[in-house]
Amino acid sequence: MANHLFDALFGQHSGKGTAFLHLPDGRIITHDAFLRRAARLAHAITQTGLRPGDRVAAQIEKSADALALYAACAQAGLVFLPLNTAYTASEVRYFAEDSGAALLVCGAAAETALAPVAQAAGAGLAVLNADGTGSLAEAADAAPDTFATVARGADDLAAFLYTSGTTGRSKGAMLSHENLVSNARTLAAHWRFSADDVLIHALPIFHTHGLFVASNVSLVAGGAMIFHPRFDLDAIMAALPDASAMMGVPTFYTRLLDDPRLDRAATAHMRVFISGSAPLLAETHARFEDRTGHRILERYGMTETNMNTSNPYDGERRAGTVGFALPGVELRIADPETGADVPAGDVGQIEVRGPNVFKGYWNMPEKTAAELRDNGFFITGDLGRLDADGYLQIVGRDKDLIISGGYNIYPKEIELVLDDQPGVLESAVIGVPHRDFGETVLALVVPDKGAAPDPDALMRAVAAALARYKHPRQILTIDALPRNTMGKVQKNVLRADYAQLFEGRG
Ligand code: MLC
Ligand code: AMP
Repeated sequence: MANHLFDALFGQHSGKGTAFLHLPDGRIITHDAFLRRAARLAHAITQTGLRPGDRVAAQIEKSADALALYAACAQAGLVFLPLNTAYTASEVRYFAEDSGAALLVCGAAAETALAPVAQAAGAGLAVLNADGTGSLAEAADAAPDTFATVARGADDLAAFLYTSGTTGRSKGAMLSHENLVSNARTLAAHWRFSADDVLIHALPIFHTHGLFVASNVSLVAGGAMIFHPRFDLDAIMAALPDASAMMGVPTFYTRLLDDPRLDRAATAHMRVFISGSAPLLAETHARFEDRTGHRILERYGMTETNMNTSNPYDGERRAGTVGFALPGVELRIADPETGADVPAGDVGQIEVRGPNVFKGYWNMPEKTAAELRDNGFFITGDLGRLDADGYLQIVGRDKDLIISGGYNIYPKEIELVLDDQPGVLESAVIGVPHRDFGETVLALVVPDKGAAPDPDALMRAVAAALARYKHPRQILTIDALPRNTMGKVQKNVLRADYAQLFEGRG
């Protein structure tokens, strides 16, 4: 049966004994072996009674099996919903319930905490550990290694990726088969990926960057990946001589630059270094070129749209810009108030349209209508301008968002928790510059009259509710929040006041 995503990414490799995944323990998984494992997992999931179109939520450590679960969902016509491993049980509960997940897959360590979550959501619970054990892995071991691919068309849903919002309520971005296939093909061609490429993959596979950019591009091109469970400097340095490409967030590049081993010889085998998910400082770009001779290729995208723009492969990779609209993607810079085109070179809201743009937010028609215009343009919430040569520069954000080490953090989520604590009148959470993560979280709390809330107790309350990477680095008590004449908190004033707080600190 024809299955748009599965055929393009996975099915084409059936029977190929070529290397696909190089694992840290030295094992190599061929394309064919990977497909057979995916087929076994497809049996294991569908044996639990799932039907095409059902959602499979997965909060599992990165491993070959975790990636094969994605392939299995594609093959079985299921909607894959990967979740950050840092999410707390209460965060997972929201995603499982909101998506109506039919199955929740987790690691053994989280099983006890997530059992009531699965039950409350009416979902089954299965265990898939990174070492190949767990109930789902065992069911897969016992299943046949071929699976009758379920027919799926270009417009069918392939994945839900949750992205937080300014109201604090996460939204499930619905991505279709064609959203993923079109972007993977475009990127692979644009960045010249081929079956000869070996990609260093050290990103998590629960977000667009690691799953849909890095893995999908490698899969459509038929190349291999050196698959690391996480970013580890020594492991990356060791992989460089065997690799041809790397994709990473800017923190990867600043950490590499901090290592004296990074030089021209260490990167001589590499064809391309690609960066995205957060702004790459022009200074980082220049230092990297100085040390290695490589000009990092920066691109720009987001969960709802996959990738929108990229610097050219052959032409000038301009530091401080994210390049041009990708083939097939339209870009416009609009006035945030009126939606009209701004004069050439002016700053405005970045809007994009193309086969990469998602289908809307799950069960949130009003939010979808607010961000996705009737004419197909998606309002990104990023502010940018086109320079004289047409390169897009991202100059800021119209949305209240912090990006720390490539992870998006919505201040509202943290403010809601803080505002709920005894002795807290109100709070403002902002992003301030940080050497390693680009930005980090600072919380400013205004106490109730006469109260003196304990910052440690506030931190514990946040920790109970939210993933570790969202925790403020510091919570400060202040007398009042600066407001404009309309009564709106002036976060720009706070950001300026505290810009130097973590300067020089790692
Ligand atoms: C880890 N921690 C973070 C963090 N990552 N805190 C804030 N921000 C982060 N990004 C926490 C850890 O839990 C730990 O807590 C402490 O900070 C220090 O950990 P570390 O060992 O230094 O972190 P490390 O494991 O090395 O991770 C850092 C990182 C990682 C940058 C390698 O965060 C990462 O892989 N980021 C990539 C995110 C990504 O893929 N984004 C793409 C989104 S898609 P403790 O308890 O020890 O103090 C997207 C669209 C697009 O944006 O365009 O691509
Ligand atoms: P997410 O919602 O996690 O997909 O994050 C998407 C956001 O990351 C975008 O809206 C941008 O704000 C930001 N982003 C992604 N790539 C870049 C980049 N190259 N430069 C600056 N910001 C980026």
